[in-house]
Amino acid sequence: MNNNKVSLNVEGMSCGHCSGMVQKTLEGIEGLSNISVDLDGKKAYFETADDNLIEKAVKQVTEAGYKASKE
Ligand SMILES: [Cu+2]
Repeated sequence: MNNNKVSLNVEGMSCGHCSGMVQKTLEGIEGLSNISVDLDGKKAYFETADDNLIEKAVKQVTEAGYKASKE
């Protein structure tokens, strides 16, 4: 399986705590790699071979209190 590069738009992050929370949330999902969060750019990036995990990532980041959507 190939890893797809995914970017999410993440609204509602205002400080390093917020971006850390988003990072931690994504790190908690098995099957994501190369996770990074851009606080100023309001983005989160990761790679995954499983497209179903994109929806899961969106859902969990949203449940963590930030408005996520696939770019
Ligand atoms: Cu914050």
